[in-house]
Amino acid sequence: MKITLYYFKIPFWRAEVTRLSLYISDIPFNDHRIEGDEYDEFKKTGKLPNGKIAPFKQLPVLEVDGKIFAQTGAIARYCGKLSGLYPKDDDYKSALIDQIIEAAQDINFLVTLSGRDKDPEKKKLEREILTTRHLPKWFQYLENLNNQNDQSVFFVGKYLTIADLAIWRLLGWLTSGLLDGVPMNILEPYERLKKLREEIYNHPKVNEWMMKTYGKII
Ligand SMILES: N[C@@H](CCC(=O)N[C@@H](CS)C(=O)NCC(=O)O)C(=O)O
Repeated sequence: MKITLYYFKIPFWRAEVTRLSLYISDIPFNDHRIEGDEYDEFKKTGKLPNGKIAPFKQLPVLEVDGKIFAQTGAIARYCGKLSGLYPKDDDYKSALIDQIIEAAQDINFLVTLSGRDKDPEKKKLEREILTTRHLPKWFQYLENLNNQNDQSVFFVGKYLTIADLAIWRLLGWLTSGLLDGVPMNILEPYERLKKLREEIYNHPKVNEWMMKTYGKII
């Protein structure tokens, strides 16, 4: 099986959830990061370096033995099944994982929406609403769901799943300081979420991936 993940040259959760799930389980894949001329071409036409057009003209796109499909959740689930980080035969457990991935999408959408205004004052206000109202509400939902799992620090069951990887990286973005108006200590009140992040950062394969790919822990 030949797997290629197409995404931009950034460690964003939409791609990292899949990259990490494959890497952790030693499944070889081509981590194709679109940049330079390939980026310009993709932005203009939606054409991937393999000549195919991305279904929604967005990334990530996964190619498996020459066939492609898109959407973060679909890709993460497909690869999660290959890597053992998503159940193949437990519909309830799958749904518990899916709801977390969908929540990541909702949070991502709120963040993007709050950064769109060209007027700096309006954007500042949007970001203030995001950090004081929206994010605390969503973090608390996630904290509660994580807290309901008494089997581990993860969201579902005893072991790491793609849900944990998605939230870990999403939270990495939200606390990175790269988002104007979003303070790096925004996760301070959420003990379970902090513990989850710590656990994943301590995973030897995650650590190995970070050092090998980015030369540092991010
Ligand atoms: N619903 C899509 C959203 C993907 C998405 O928004 N991708 C962004 C990058 S993070 C993108 O390709 N933007 C380029 C564009 O829309 O032109 C998913 O879940 O994968």
